Amino acid sequence: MKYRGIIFDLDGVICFTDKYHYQAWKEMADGIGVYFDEQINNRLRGVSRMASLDIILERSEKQYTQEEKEELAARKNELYQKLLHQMTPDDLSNEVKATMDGLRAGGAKLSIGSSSKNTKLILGQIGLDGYFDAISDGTNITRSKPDPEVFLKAAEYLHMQPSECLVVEDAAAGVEAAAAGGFDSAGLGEAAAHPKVTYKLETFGDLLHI
Ligand code: B16
Ligand code: MG
Repeated sequence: MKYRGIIFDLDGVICFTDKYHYQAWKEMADGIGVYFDEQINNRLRGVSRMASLDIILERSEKQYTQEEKEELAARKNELYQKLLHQMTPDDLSNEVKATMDGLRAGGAKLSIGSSSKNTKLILGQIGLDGYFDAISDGTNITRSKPDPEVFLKAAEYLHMQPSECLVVEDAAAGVEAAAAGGFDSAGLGEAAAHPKVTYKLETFGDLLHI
C-alpha cells in the first residue's frame, strides 16, 4: 500500500444502512403523502440529510418552510436511529474487518470520512468504537459531498496531505469529492464506474492489493 492514510466512507463501504434510510424516509414521506420508492432512495447515497429531503420533496406539491423541513428531517432521523439500534457487530463483515486490520498492520493510519451525523452511533453498534485513528463526519462539516471538506478534514486529523491518502467510496458524489480535494480514490459499486475513480474495486479485500 503506497498510501500512508486511508479514508473510508461509512454507509455502503464499511456497513450497509441503505435499508434503514429507506424505511425511515418512506415512513416520513407516507406521512405527508409524497411518493417515494427505492429508485429515489438510490439518489440519496452519500448525500446529506437536508439535501436528501430536498430530493424527496421534488415530488411534493406543497412548498415547505425551512422550519417545516427541519421538522421532517428530525422525524426521519428519529425513525432512522430506532432502526440503527437493531445493528450489531454481526453487521460488520469479516472481510471488511480483516482487510482494515491488514492495512493497519502494513503501517497505514485509518480514518472515517462520512456525511452522516450518526457515524459514532453506527460505529458503536457494529463494534468499531475507538477503532479509527481519526473520524471526520457530518458533525464537523458545513458542506456535504461532492464538496471535499469531509475528506480534507480527515487528512488534517491524520496530519497528512491529500496526496498521501486514499479515499474509499461507494457513491459518485464521494468520488467527485475525493477528486476535488486532490485525493486518489478506490470505488466500490456505482463509484467503481465513475470516470474520476483511481482504482476500481470488485471487493473490499482488493484494497490489500493496491
Ligand atoms: P445522516 P456516507 C451518508 O453516509 C449516506 O450515504 C446518505 O444516504 C445519508 O443521507 C448521509 O450519510 C447523512 O446521514 O442522516 O445519518 O446524517 O455514505 O457519507 O457514509
Ligand atoms: Mg457511502
